[in-house]
Amino acid sequence: MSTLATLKALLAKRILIIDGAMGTMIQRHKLEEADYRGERFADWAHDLKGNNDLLVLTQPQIIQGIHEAYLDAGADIIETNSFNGTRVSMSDYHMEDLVPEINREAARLAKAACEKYSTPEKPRFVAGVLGPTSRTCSISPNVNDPAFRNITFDELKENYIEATHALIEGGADIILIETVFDTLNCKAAIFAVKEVFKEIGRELPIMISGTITDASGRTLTGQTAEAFWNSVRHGDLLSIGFNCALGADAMRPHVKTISDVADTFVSAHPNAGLPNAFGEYDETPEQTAAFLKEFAESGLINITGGCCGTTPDHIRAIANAVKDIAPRQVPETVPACRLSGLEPFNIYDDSLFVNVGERTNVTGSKKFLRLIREENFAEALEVAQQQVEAGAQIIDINMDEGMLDSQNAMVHFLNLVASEPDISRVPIMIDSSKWEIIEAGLKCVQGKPVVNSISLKEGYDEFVEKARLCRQYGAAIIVMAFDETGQADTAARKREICKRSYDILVNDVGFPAEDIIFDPNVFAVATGIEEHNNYGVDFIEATGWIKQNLPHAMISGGVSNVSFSFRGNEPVREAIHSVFLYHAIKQGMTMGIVNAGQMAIYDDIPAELKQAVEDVILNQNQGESGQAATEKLLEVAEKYRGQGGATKEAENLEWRNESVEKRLEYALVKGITTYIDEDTEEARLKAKRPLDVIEGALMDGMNVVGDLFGSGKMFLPQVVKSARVMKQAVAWLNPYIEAEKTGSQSKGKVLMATVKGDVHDIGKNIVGVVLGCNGYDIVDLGVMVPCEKILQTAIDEKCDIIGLSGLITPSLDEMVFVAKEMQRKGFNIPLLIGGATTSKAHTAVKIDPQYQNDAVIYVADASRAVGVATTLLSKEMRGNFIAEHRAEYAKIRERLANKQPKAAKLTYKESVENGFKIDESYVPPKPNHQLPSCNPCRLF
Ligand code: THG
Repeated sequence: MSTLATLKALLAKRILIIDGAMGTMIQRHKLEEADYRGERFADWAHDLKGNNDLLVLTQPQIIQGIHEAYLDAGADIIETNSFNGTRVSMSDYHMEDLVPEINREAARLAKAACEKYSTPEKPRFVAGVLGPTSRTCSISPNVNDPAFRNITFDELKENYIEATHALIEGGADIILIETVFDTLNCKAAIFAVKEVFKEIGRELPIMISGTITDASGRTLTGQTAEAFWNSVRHGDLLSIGFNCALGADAMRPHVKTISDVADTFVSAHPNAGLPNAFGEYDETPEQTAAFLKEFAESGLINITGGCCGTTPDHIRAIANAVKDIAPRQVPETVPACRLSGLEPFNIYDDSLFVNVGERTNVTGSKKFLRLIREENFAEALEVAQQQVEAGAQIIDINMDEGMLDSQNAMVHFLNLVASEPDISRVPIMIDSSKWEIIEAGLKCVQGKPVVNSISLKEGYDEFVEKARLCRQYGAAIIVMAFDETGQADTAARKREICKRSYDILVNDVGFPAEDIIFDPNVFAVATGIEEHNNYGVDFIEATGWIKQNLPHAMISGGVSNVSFSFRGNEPVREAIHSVFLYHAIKQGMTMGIVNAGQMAIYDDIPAELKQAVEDVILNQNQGESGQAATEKLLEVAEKYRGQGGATKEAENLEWRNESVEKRLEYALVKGITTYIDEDTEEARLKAKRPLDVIEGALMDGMNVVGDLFGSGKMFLPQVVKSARVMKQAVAWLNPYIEAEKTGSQSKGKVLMATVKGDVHDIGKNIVGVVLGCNGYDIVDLGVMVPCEKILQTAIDEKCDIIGLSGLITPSLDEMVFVAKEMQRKGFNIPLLIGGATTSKAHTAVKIDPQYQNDAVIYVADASRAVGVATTLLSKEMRGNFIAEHRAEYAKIRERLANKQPKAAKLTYKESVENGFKIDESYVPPKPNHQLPSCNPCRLF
């Protein structure tokens, strides 16, 4: 039996167990010293920070031991220790050349362990792990340049091809693409894995596991759980599910969503709860097992286990808890075209008509062409946004124009669209007559798009090849009714070509019928040429035939084509579109490429115009001349010329009537830059000092954003847009702030940096501005700054203070490291700590003890930065301030150290003495703005 068949048979009977964390177990071993490549690493934790994968080469016995511990605990599937085994991740350690070895050995060790434990009743499997890498393919790590990417689809694809080959060579039974936070990275992995399967002529089961890391309930790159499923479903997966993140409890709703929609097995292997202030996990085996038992009882899962913070004890407890519970039944789902942007968009056989926005097309809109030519991408994006606001459920994007670098324009525009959550929430239709442009576009979208279009124009082989690729990239397709002899004009030719295409796709390619959209060619009518008179009827007839005869296939058309002969007469064009759609939709037309928002309502068309249009579309009452209906419409049309369209797109600008503070808040929350300069100016004129605007209205607005994010009502790409608005407002104020400063002496020099491994800088930038406005010189080193650079710059620039910022959990460790290095190198300036995952408790327990030469101060928010800096640089005040903080931190350390349960019972007197005392230094846990700290997941 094949591995796939064996797994399917087992999964039909019971819930399978996948192992737990590697990192937690590795930390239990003494790794203070390690030899590799003739080098001696004195301190594993720092010299090779996070590079747990290297252990498969340097300490194979430890890794195999961990695998065996998990197998002993009952794991059916164990994961290879290859989370960072990709070229991009290993390049952080300059160990790219070890990628094949690491993956091969990782699989070999896991396989050896499995072979020890496998029995016919309980066979064990090796899941070869492909990690997410530390880069995001679908969003920019740079707030100022939303089209920028630090990795491409092709690079990721190559990385994953290399790793997959090695994992399979080493003996992997399954490929597990896990901790997916950017679906485009995952799609590159799927593409790569399929490529490898083709090369070796053998297929392994594929498991995919995403991660949802904040309260928004979306992936890091903004997709909902169902949108994620829609984007990866083309992988023909053994299972889909979630891992890591915020623990089982927080994961449940997403597992439920996936379980409801996925017609394959579902997995869940969460962390041992929420990370605490130190990025550690506290959930006990019993607690985790209780959560997962409930998942199982609710019929949500087929595969379960653990991630960060879980141990063999957790896995044993989980295996025990679910062993007698029936696995989730894979639901029978109705066939549907499951598209997605950030949100899912499913089209069923009986769905209502779907509007596809046509305006983002350089050949279909003079305005859009001008904007792209002038590289005015901001306004070009507005065109897309207007389409979505006006009701487009998909947007068609076309850059085919002789004088443009169409491929670059497509890629650049799609990258920009990806950073506009209000646009990218809908699926994209990539429209080009050039395959290279379509393919370049497919490498930019994380959702499930539609390719517009392929056809039999260049013959069978090319058609099949392109269809296969579309599937491998995870796209639905529009198939034009073209063949080797040209385009189909009559209903008979349309039927014949669509039928032939359908049979090839379904039978030869294995393309799902529900992902095929036929376009039987909409041609202009009322052109005065008699052969064109029946074009409307031919399309409508072919539509009805396809709907009846080609099961689950959809029908689309470029609606505005039909009215070309009335260009310039918008009311008549709209009436023609409306009548055409009225009849075509009745026959089963699924979707149309239309000017969304400018669609006349059939019943609103004046009777006389409607009758004239109807005659033309249905080619009736043409009289003896054969042109009577056309002539009648030409005559009637003149009356309606210049009346303007039936519906005008109107922007809702009510918010503009609010107070300036409310407008700034609205702009920040919605990410609108259109009025930010004028509103900021108005606020500035109202304020005493320009800085008051930042510390007042703008900070208030950002706090609203922070609260919405914390409560899950905004997700990261939206917050990034807010940060852009904030930046623009601050940029407007800066010259005024600078002007105020002239003459005054610098109060001191502050070095600021987001630590290595972290790209978040919204908070840091605000602190920089606030300090700058208060007379400090700022040396801002930006994001992802290595320790050496921070310390060297502090020396070179004679900085008075170092401020470290970070948003994600792994940054906590990096800050500890910087503090240690400051001590070692004999620094004697204060160290400030801030950012979403930092806390007073972590600063007190982990950072402060590492740096005793001067102060370590946790700065809770930007508004406190000035006070702290001023006090620390004041000769009179600093002594007391530092002493107070030292004392406070010592108290926190003591309190936390005493938290351990006492073994012996206390006497009555002791209990009274030990009674509850209000502790003012207590800092409540923060809402979770953090990414998974999948150890060794070093996301970003
Ligand atoms: N089938 C498929 N894809 C297509 C088409 C199709 N893509 C392109 C096109 N046809 C559909 N899109 C448009 C977009 C605009 C217009 C027509 C079809 C249009 N534009 C106005 C004009 O040319 O008069 C532009 C006016 C302006 O500049 O604003 O009519 O059939 N699969």
